[in-house]
Amino acid sequence: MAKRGQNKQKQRVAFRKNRGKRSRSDNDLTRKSSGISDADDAEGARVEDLPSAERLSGKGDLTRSRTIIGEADAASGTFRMEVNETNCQQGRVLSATGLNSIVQNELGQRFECTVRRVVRTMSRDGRSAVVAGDIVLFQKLDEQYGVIERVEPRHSTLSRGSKRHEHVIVSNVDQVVIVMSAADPALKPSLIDRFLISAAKGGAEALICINKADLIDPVELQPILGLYGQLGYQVVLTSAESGAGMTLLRNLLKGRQSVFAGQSGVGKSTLLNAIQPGLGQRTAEVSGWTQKGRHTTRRAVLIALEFGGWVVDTPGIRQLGLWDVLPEEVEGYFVEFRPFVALCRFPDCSHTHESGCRVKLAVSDTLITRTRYHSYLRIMSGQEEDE
Ligand SMILES: Nc1nc2c(ncn2[C@@H]2O[C@H](COP(=O)(O)OP(=O)(O)OP(=O)(O)O)[C@@H](O)[C@H]2O)c(=O)[nH]1
Ligand SMILES: [Mg+2]
Ligand SMILES: [Zn+2]
Repeated sequence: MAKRGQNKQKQRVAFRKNRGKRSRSDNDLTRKSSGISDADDAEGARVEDLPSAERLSGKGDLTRSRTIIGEADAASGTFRMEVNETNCQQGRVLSATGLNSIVQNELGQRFECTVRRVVRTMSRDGRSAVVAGDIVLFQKLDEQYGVIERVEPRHSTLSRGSKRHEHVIVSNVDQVVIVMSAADPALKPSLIDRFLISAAKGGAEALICINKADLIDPVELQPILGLYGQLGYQVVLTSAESGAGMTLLRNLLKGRQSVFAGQSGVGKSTLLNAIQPGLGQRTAEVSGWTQKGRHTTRRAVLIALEFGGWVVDTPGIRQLGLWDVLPEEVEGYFVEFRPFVALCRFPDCSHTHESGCRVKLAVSDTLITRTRYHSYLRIMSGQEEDE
């Protein structure tokens, strides 16, 4: 185990043609994730003071190894490689698709960048090696192209569990704007709860935006507005159609780094177009009979706001698997459970089937709402939220 805090380290990184099977825990709900600085767990990476070497692994695959020097930060689980900085400049990743990213430097110039292989190897999942929002060090090749040499430690992330891997959607945001629609598609409180957990887990604040307010009688929304308001979350009711709530939303985005997250078809891109006319984000109607959006936005894209700040528009999420949340941690994300959990008969009460459970009692006494308790049960049982 690496020491806590910053310390200079050497990591030996093996480059393989086909990466081996990843270790994972059996629990479907969460996978224990550890940083690359955790030498025992990092695949293909070993902390050793060995020089570069080529050797044949037991399976006969050719393995090339290289020793990487850098600083490990145990707290965030990141490893900051030492690179020759003289030819490099800092930039922000506006969007990332596969191996290519659009990076903008401090002068506002944009470059299409590939990613140095070692950067991908050092990341736990190649897909999340470079994501929208990342601060990177890159080398300019000409006026149009560059190479990303290093990704700086992320101060926050929005991730989901996808096929048993962590998929980082975006990094370095202050707040996650959880966009839902009052109707078409119908509001899903359980999805709000999942996003609230993802945001908290990734180190970002959360803001709930309920769009398409024009489609229903606002009275119908009172219970949900009341519930989340009482729990201490900011809730905004908007209509990109009528313009209601747009001034408030604009103010909440001003000067901040945000990401719009939510199902397909709730109006994320439409809201952004209304906030900043002329943006031209593509939008599409929700299919009439399935009530599903069409996944119009294909990848996360960073948008600079004229009035200060950034917003990342993201593709609608089909399923939001929670990443790296242990079952015993889930109760901690349900703030209203807190006064009761300590009073349960069993100290390791999961608040599902146990007798003498004060959380369940609080539900029957309506001190905790059924909607929230159902979300809790769904998450504990490892059920995914279908779109
Ligand atoms: N009535 C009404 N329709 C809206 C509102 N906002 C968006 N829409 C419509 O909802 C549909 C979907 O909007 P999009 O902006 O494409 O949704 P999205 O969340 O970006 O969807 P993805 O990109 O697929 O994730 C479009 O037909 C919009 O015109 C609103 O406030 N009221
Ligand atoms: Mg969209
Ligand atoms: Zn209990």
